[in-house]
Amino acid sequence: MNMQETLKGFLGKEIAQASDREIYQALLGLVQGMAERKERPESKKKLYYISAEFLTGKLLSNNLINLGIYQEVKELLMASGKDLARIEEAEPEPSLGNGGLGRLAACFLDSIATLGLAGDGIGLNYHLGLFRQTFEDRLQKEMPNPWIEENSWLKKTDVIYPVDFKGLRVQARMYDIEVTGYNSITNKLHLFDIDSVDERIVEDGIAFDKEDIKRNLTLFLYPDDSDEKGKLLRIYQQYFMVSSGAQLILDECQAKGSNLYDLPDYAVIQINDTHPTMVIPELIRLLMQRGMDMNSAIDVVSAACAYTNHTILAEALEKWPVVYLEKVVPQLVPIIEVLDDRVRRRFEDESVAIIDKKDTVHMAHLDIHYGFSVNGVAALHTEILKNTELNNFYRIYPEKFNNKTNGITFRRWLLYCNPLLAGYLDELIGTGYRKDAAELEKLLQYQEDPEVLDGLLAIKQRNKEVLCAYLKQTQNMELSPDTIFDIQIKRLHEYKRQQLNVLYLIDKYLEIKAGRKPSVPVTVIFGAKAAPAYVIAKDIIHLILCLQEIVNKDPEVSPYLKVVMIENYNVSKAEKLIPACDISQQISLASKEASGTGNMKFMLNGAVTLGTEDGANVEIHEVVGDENIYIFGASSNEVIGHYEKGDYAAKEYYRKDRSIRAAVDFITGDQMLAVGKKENLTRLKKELTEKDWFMTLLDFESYKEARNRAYADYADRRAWARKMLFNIAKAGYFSSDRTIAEYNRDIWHL
Ligand code: 26V
Repeated sequence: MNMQETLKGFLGKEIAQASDREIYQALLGLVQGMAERKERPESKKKLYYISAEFLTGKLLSNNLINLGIYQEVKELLMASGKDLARIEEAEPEPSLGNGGLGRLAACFLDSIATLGLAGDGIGLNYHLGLFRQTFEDRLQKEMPNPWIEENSWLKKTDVIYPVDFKGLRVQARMYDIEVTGYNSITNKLHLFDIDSVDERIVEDGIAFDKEDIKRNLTLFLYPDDSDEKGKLLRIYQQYFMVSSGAQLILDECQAKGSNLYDLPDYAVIQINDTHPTMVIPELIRLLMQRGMDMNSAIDVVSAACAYTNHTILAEALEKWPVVYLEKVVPQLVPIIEVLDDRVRRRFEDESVAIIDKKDTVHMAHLDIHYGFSVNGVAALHTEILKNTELNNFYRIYPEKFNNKTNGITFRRWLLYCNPLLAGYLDELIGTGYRKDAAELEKLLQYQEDPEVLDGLLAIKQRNKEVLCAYLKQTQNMELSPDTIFDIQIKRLHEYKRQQLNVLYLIDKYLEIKAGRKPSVPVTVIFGAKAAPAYVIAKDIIHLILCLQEIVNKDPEVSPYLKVVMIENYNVSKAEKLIPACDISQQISLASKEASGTGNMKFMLNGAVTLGTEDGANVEIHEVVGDENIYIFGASSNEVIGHYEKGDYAAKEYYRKDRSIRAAVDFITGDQMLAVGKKENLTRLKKELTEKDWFMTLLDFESYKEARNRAYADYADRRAWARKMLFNIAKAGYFSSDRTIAEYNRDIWHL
């Protein structure tokens, strides 16, 4: 049967007669059928990528591309007057992740399947993804974000495992999502759930009864854990995930003939940050239950587990009080005590203990002692782990430490989101780069070719027009594609320094008011969600929204500068914003951003980075060279030095630098207070002048210089296009196919 007949079969009517929703549902069925019939990798050993988050984004188009039928389906629909882009709008977006860590896991699954490796994901089937963000009175409001429909990508299975908590047994049911590789095999994402979850317990906004475990266990992604109840719920979620996952792993290995002593020949378990760490004691417990002695169980598990660290922020390193574990998973406590005891017998150094003097379990320490590999996610990050944050561990186990610089899947972040650029690349350098990203370097032969340079500019212009139309439609914003598109999209966090971007904009606003008009007008776009309990992050959103109001409504300023805050930034919005970007803001305080992956997506789509020497920016700088990136700010060594000496004083910068003082004072000036809330704005100003833990003011002057230089350079269109070309040509290294090949070569050995 041809595609048209198959699709009509699913629809039960002519395509032209069907609604967008019906066509979406039909394509869902068609894709699932094709994915199911695809080959599965045959191999003795399998990777299990355990992660509390898989931020897949919408799945329809990505699957059509990977199955090689995107173009065919698109044309077929067009012939019946249907637009695939509109049909995609009917798909609810699974937001099962907070940001970089979850999106990385999704890119990895794509690359694992593309490379034909046997590797499945294990996670949780949250009914409500990361909250949907709305703005009311220029403040963030959080709303529930459901994504599961009657007919969804989830396939209910009959696989059920019992999971025991203190005084409560639940039945974990496995749901599967097919993970298609690009012209390759299919793997699975296993998401565990319980049948009794009840969405009706959600009250006003995203509030709910945190103690009603039967009804809330998989209800929300990362519920607010600012209080004890929230923390206990996270322990419930984490243990539920790892216990079900561990039972699945052992069953699959035994079914393939493992006697469990040879488990590491059948399974390798990649622990994505510390959220799945309890898989280590849980596997030990289950192996003992299946008849193994404890010493052997510890050895077997240690040879099968590998850990990835994604942050050095102290507040993000998980530590669970033993008393909390006692309340939820008492069966793990004696095992963790034995693991701690063994460490204490070998090492006197208190800083490497698992259970500290305050009876708190350091999850990362468990991973490092009882896993065979520890990796960071960019070269600089791994060096900081080895030399500073985890130095005491590095000195014990130098052989365990390795770097795996992050990557992104080019299927979603180039072929899908930027078809114009992908099509042009096909013409210029052939389609080989689609499977081997290193081939993008062939583009370098065109660096002096005016026709190609103009071609790249024309594509960027077109993508900016498309984005303008979208923002007009969705947010009723009037924007001009004939301006510089300068974009910062990522979670709102002080270390990422959206506030530095804002201070620059205030400074620019004041300059324009003083009569110094920029030569090229600029559109500055933000997109960011703040954690619901993160007060200062929400204040920064308030500041951006107030500034948007002031700047865009000022007739003297708005012809030169516009500020746009995207509502509810998510994966689909990123797919629309990134292809239209000229300048990519990657301005974290050096040493704080473990890698960043947005930086790679922008580069691949021909944006030029304005960034600090942080995370993977360092490696982007290395491959594109000084000419094709704007680097500014204190180095990570300087920053680490300031923290060690405690000698950074924001007040001094505020006092001594007139433009800093003017910009900071503007936050609580009359104009701001006329549109904003005094409490929020005063709190933020105080934070910036009296604390400024992430050293915004330290980098202000060099940021301003670099950003102005970038704006000035933009005017020479051909020279700018050459920078774009270099960025695209050198992006190959940041393909997640390369990252996954390295994980496999050094860690997984599949
Ligand atoms: C978690 C938390 C939770 C508690 C409050 C503060 C806080 C701050 C940061 C985090 C980050 C969790 C880990 C994470 O998402 N790391 C990101 O991982 C990406 C993929 O490796 C990487 O590109 C980003 O640089 C890194 O921030």
